Amino acid sequence: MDFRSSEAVVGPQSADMLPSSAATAVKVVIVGGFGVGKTTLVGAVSEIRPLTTEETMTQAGADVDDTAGVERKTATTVAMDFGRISVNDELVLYLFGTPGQQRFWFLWNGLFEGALGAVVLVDTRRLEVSFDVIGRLEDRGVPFVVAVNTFPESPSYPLDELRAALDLPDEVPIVQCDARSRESSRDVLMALMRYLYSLTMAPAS
Ligand SMILES: Nc1nc2c(ncn2[C@@H]2O[C@H](COP(=O)(O)OP(=O)(O)OP(=O)(O)O)[C@@H](O)[C@H]2O)c(=O)[nH]1
Ligand SMILES: [Mg+2]
Repeated sequence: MDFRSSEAVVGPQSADMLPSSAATAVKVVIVGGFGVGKTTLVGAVSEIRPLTTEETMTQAGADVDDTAGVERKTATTVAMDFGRISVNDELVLYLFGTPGQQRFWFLWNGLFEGALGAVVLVDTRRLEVSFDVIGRLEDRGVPFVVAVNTFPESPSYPLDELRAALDLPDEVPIVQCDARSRESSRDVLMALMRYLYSLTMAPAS
């Protein structure tokens, strides 16, 4: 019996598949207080359908969840967000969004495992929800950039005032973004990549 030799089945490349040239994968965490736009950012920038773990906020959480400033919010992340973005043919970022509510912060331990850097999203209406977040990153020694998510109702402050209010060292970059915009969210991740690169170039102190 005569068999034809088998041929590789080559279908159309799915957007979910990484190019074979992808050589480096970097884990990045997106952190920030409740309702600052973490899930929105991961969803906007991800090239694969993002994994989200959003649950509807119910009356039972009304006493626990401080929704001041985000009264229209109806769902919250209870475990994590996950997305992916290829920066170029070789470098891929895996994005892990954390839950914003403090009662889920115990999940951070796993989410931070192996993370090279973090984006701290802040909303200028509620800067105080970011204080603990930044403190936790500093305790862990995870380098981060701060991205100010510009909600229309949020007041705008000069960067040096924001830096002082968040008690940030001079070298930590602060950028503005619209978490709903793919380009803007991508720019935030690029700022983080540049910062991480600059740290590797800095002379050891
Ligand atoms: N106007 C405006 N709305 C935004 C922006 N980013 C997020 N939102 C809205 O703000 C709400 C909160 O966004 P989420 O992405 O759920 O925030 P989160 O930080 O993931 O929230 P938790 O997971 O509950 O901590 C959603 O209704 C978004 O549509 C923004 O840049 N501008
Ligand atoms: Mg979320």
